[in-house]
Amino acid sequence: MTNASVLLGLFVLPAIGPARMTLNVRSAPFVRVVATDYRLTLPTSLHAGLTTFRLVNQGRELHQLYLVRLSGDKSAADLVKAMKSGGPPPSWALDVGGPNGVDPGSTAPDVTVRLAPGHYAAVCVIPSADGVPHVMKGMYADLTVMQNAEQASLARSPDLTVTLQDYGYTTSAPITAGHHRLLVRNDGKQSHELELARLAPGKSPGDIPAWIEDMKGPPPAHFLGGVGPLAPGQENQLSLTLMPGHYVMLCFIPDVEDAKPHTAHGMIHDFVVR
Ligand SMILES: [Cu+2]
Repeated sequence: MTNASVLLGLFVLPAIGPARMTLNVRSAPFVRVVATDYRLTLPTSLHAGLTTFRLVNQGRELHQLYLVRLSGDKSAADLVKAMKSGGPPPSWALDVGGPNGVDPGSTAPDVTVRLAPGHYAAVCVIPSADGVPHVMKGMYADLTVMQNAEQASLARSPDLTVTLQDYGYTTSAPITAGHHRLLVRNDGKQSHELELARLAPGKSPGDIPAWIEDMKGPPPAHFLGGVGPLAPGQENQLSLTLMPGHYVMLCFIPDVEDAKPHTAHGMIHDFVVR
C-alpha cells in the first residue's frame, strides 16, 4: 500500500497539468517531511502556491503534519501556548490540512496544499499513550511561506471529491481499489479532518476511537494518513492507492460545543473497497 503510493506519487508529480499553456506554469513542488518521536523536520521556508507534502514517519508512534496558518505575527510557540490553555481555537489560527496520522515506519499518501504567503505552524497533536499530545512534547515547527510570482498547477486533477460536514463524510462516487486523487473539502461550520484507517481482521469501526482513548494493546487498524484538520472552506488533494479492504474515515477534532471528539458525534464512516 505505502510503497505503491510512493511509487505512483513519484510517477505522477513531474507531469504537467493538461492543456495549461501559460509559460510560468509548473507542477507543485514536492516537500518531504520526516517525523520522529517527537520532532517534525521540514524546511523553514517555502514558496507560496500548490505544494505537495510527503510525510515519512520514522518514529515509534503515530504522527501527522498538521499545518496551521497564523495571522498577527503569531508563532508556533504562541499556538502551543494557546493549546495548553485550552478553550476554543484562537481566531488567529486557520487549519489548512496536511498529511494526517500515519503508522510508525510508514509513509503517508501525498497531500497537496495551496499555501498562501504568511507564517505557519507545523504540529502533531496526536496523543501518546500517556494522553499528552505530541505538540506538548515539542513536536512543532515554524514555517514561513514567501510570495511567489510563479503559479503551480496540479499534475493531474482530482477524480473524486470527499466532502466533510458537521458531522460526516460524503464521497462523490464509491471509492474503488487502485489509485485516486481525492479533493477533500470542508463544507462544515467547524474544522474537520479525514483520518483514513484500514481495519484489522475481526475489528469494527467503533474499536478505533475506543483504542485511541488509552492506546493499550495492538491497534485495531492500520492508520494510513489522510488529510489533517481543515477550517471551513479549506481543501487539500490526497493522492493514494487503495487495495481492497474495510476502511474507516474518522475525525477526532474536539467539538466547539462539548469538546467531545467528532467521532462521538457520528463522524466515523466505514466503507468497503473492492
Ligand atoms: Cu470533525
